[in-house]
Amino acid sequence: ELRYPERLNCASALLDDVVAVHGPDRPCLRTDDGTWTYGELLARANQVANLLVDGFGLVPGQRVLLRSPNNPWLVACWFAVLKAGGVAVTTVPMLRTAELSQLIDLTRSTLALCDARFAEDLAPTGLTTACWGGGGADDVTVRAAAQPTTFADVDTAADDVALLAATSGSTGVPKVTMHFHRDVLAIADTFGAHTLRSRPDDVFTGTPPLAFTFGLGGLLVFPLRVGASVLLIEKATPVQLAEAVSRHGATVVCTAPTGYRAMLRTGCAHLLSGVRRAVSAGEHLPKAVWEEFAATTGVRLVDGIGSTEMLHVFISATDDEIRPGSTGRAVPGYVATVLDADGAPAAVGVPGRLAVKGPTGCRYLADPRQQVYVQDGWNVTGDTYVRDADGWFWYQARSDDMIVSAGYNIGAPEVEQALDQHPDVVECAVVGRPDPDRGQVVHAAVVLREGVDGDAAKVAELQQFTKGRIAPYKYPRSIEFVAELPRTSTGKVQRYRLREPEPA
Ligand code: 3SK
Repeated sequence: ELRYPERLNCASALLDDVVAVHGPDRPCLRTDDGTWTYGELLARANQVANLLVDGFGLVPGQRVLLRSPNNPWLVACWFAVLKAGGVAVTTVPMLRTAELSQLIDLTRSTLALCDARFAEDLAPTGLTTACWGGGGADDVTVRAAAQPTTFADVDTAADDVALLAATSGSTGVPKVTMHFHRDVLAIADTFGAHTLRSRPDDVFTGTPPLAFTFGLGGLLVFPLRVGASVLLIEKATPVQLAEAVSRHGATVVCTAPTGYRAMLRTGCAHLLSGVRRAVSAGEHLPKAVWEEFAATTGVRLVDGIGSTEMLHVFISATDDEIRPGSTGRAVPGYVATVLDADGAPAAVGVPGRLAVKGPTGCRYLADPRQQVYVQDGWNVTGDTYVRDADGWFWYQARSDDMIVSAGYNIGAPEVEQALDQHPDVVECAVVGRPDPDRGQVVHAAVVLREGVDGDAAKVAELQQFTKGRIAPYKYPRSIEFVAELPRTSTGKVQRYRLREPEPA
């Protein structure tokens, strides 16, 4: 069982304590433009924390929205918020104004720290915003430079909320999960310590945004917990990621199965031959990809299932324990089972709902869907699994309407709402269709206004239209025009009929 002191600030534990043990000169944040040492990150995080308190009047518990791709100033700002006792609400730069406004309302964020390149969509929300990287006397980097490099971290409780992470709901309204200071350390002390077996000489890298808790763990919390370093990449194709791994001698890589598959297709997977761990999460990893990757690189992919609700991975396996095709076993510290329709443990080999308990768990912010996710103390993830006699878990399907495409969770109703705004769309239904590259693709069945042609130009127009209203990764890659949507006698859309293409 993990034990943490009652008073705990995870920022002090991940930064100040590491500097105290390893000294300030260890490399910490690497980019192609240079490296920040642990001492430099600590000094900058402290300066921003001073600025937040003195310049913006930040008080403990206040929620601060962060908007940036993965870069060192995002990390400094994230630490600054936590050091000052604030709550970090990290968002991906792809979000548009409407999505940001919704999140600001849900999280009650009252301040934003933003990479200046992504300020435009935030401005119409009216949220007080401080930017870095845009130049000028107001720039966070300039104002912070005038602040002291020391800061007395707020003495938070281990179970004070440290971060809010949003996940798309299947009804289109995002769910916001709360995670405590101790949770942040717990993911490093379970999956990081026991599965990855992180080491101080590791160099972590990968593609998931720090706003997605897969990225927060793999590209920030795990490396810093052991004094290792991380190569931060703002945006990378799978080929660029593979090249960066080889250029920087990265030893731990995190990306979605789609990324590993693309590396195999483009012939660059061999560049990962030297890595100690290649972690695949965010969507189901097909056995064929695991096998081809192992044959090409000699590296056994570490598959894992995690969720924003659980903060990180809770079922996985590593090294010789890996059984290709299985996600693995409960990560030490967690207990997992498969439940039948009555909530009782399903028999070995019988599919049911995956359920898990452990040091982290689901706490939705003021959301009745809490009762759906947490039942009898079990976190019920929405995935259908089979458990074998040895306690290994085998993925079957998603249990709900969430579309998981290339590692992104996309709520179908959100895409429907965007499409519905087009003047030529009468009605539509969006589902995930199986896809060999992305796991699933967003597929839309659309009924057009009478007299409007459902041709290739209309498909492109609707795709462009959607990208302008919601984050572009959510756009429907596949659109079919139908005379009417399939419905039950009570008028409900029969989504299952749309999930598989109609036979020709
Ligand atoms: O949502 C997921 O699939 C996930 C996987 C690993 C770690 C964290 C998350 C949210």
